[in-house]
Amino acid sequence: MSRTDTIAAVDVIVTSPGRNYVALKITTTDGVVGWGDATLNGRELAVAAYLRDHVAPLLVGRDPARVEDTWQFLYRGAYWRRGPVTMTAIGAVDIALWDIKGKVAGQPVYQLLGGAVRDRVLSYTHATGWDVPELLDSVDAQRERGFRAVRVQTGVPGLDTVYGVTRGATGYEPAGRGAAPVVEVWDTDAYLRHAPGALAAAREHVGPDVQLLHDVHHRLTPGQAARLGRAVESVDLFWLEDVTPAENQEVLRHVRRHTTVPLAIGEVFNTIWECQQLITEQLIDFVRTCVTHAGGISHLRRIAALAEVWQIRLGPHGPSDVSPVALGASLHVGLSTPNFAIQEYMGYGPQVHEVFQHAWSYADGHLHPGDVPGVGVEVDEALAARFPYEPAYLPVARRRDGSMTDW
Ligand code: CS2
Ligand code: MG
Repeated sequence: MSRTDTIAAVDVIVTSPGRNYVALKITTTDGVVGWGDATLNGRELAVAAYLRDHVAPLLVGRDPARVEDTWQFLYRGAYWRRGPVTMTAIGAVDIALWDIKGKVAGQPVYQLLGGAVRDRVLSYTHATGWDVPELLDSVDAQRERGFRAVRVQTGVPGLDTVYGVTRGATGYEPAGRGAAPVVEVWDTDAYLRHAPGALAAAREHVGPDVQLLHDVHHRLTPGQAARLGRAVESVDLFWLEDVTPAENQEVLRHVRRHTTVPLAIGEVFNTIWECQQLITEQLIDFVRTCVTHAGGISHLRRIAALAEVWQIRLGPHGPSDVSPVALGASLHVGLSTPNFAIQEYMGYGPQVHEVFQHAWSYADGHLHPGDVPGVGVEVDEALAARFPYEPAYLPVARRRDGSMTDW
């Protein structure tokens, strides 16, 4: 890069090839283009406006090589720190600048992060069924695709909609298109009666060699979480995810006191500071922060470094509601970070693969970021423009008595 190279243009692209994504494009005066992901499910336009109105004008003229300084500038400069919208915007800029740095150096980003510490990144995907036989079929189908780690979610008798359970052949997509969120009915007692048996059936079906995971999606009290943890100990889960809403992290102590089931938390966290207590007090085993929502490659690495001190590993969020740019970025961290354990991989619909052309690949239960310079994901802008934004929201949940609960 010539020393006079600066950021010439910053563009925000909102596209909906089956679901909404926000892509950030940074172009340098030398004509190098970097891509970032700025997708925040159900609040996409807030991040797009933050980037367009408040970040893009500040970036033009800056040195694209100063990735860390730009992170600090946007984080400290906002004064109103943290939060999903700000941190997703910063994450997108960070990923795009790493992409540029890699392209200028002619190296994949993982090489700039110190090089590979493993040959490939273990991934897990989702299996889902309304009843146990359907769930076991779904687990079998994912194993046939090569997955050695599978998240299992089942329907609950008496409930018409359950987090993580899909109807039909398409992948699970919780955000519903339309001007308002769908209202789901939730019954924790029914879930607690059913889930341990379904998980035990899955373990019996697959035998000891397959890693099984389960996501509670923030729905239990600490007491309920402790009971569930105990009830599933013999299932030998790889992790039990988001057992309680993690705003109050003290409550996890109660869960820890009663069960050794490995706990994973963090997909809704945005900075190292939300992870700090969980890590330093060893209240979790896996931290789940997402490269997009937690400040990009630079900040995910920082969280990993703190976690490493406490022998806690990374298992980043990788739903289909962050774009293939995010997955690519996460995989560069995964390949180069010693305490990276596993990457969630839900997969994408066919149109998404066309709009986001990616060097990362899946084979045999593992992902690899690819060896092209940068992050390795390019956006087909002409195709993206053919899929305009469509309002879509995550569901909300009410108990049987009509009161709101956590979705
Ligand atoms: C989830 C997500 O992948 C997961 O573990 O908890 O599916 C989450 O519900 C969505 O990302 C919400 O947008
Ligand atoms: Mg989750």
